[in-house]
Amino acid sequence: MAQDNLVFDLLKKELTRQREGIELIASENFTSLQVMQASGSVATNKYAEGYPGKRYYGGCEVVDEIESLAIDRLKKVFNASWANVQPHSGAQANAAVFLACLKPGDKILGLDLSMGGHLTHGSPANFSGKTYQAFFYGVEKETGLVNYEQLEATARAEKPKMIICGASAYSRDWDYARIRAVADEIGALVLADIAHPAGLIAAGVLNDPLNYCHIVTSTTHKTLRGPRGGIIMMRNDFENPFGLKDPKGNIRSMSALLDLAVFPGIQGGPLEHIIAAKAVAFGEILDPAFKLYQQDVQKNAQTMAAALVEKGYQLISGGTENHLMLIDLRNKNLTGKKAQETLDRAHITLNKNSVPFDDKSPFVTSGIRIGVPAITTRGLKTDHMQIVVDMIDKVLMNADDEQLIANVKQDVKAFMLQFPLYPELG
Ligand code: DSN
Repeated sequence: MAQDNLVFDLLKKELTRQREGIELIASENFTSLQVMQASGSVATNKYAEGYPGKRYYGGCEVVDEIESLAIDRLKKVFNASWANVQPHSGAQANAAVFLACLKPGDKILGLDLSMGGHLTHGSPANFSGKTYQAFFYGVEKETGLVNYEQLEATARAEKPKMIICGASAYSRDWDYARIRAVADEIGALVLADIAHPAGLIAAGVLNDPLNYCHIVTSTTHKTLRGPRGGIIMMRNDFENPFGLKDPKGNIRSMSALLDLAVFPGIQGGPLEHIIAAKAVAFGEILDPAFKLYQQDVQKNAQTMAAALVEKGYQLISGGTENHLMLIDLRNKNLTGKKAQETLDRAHITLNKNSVPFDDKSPFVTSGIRIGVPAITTRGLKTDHMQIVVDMIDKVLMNADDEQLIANVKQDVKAFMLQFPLYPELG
């Protein structure tokens, strides 16, 4: 069959776009070539419903080895005692945890989406908010830090079955011990969704949630730099302290309940090609070079944050401890939408984002979110952060000057081509 040029030409265009732009979307990254190769491999052809050694199909002996390798490596990465690598995404990982641990109508408590939280932590637009009774905590107006007092007060008042920590747009570390303490007081489970900072946690540059949180979920494609997918892990707490039951009414270990919730609970056949790519990515994370990469991510983020503050940009919480920063643009008389669209024209890619206590809709927003994992993978170091900030500022301060923006786009291209991306692809 002839190659589908329509699709492959578009993929080539996407490669050019990725090569020539400054990628600042905090949830994106560039995988290694071998991660991409594994995700585009023959394993895509295999049905393997079930788990290694317990499948519903023949011919699973090789994918069993691949999936076992992915699980073993992931357990090493996070010093976990149990892991499931089948969730197709972070949302699926969270859905499986809820299915295993909650009944429809049960109460959950998470960080408000408008304060930096995630859709699956109880948003009314999402299954989590439709199926469960969601309560929220926020961040403090003055400091931009998680309002732990509000979290504790709401937990004590509402007694949710599950407290969820983790965020999509929060630039500070978490006090997992404090959250576990109030959860123990009210008899709640703690779920940490570490989709954003997982790579920094794996490298030991941020607090470790696995010691305190009963269950930890993540995506694999953000700071972990793997293929697009999800994972679930536990280190302790296998004893099922709340007597949760499987669909047949039997009390089982937490890990058995979580496995059952992923398959057959919410998914059918696992994506073994993606699981192969996860295994490759986890192998890369176990290499000492990954820790250096995450240290660079943190340093780049802090350097960029300082350069933005120097130019008068208002960062929520005043700075960052992880890979991202959230900027309130109201003092610059710009909306997040306008900033995103204008920077896009200069080939600087990021996303508009609500800021805490935003007066604008989520389609407009007062802020933007900037992340450095992708440019750090490209090889940019702290010295380059000023150059990037100067380009961002030049575009935002001249948002209606199309000629200037076109010139910056050329500068962006010339700058980024110094940092080759997938040279093997020609
Ligand atoms: N949409 C992802 C992000 O950009 O943070 C979270 O799911």
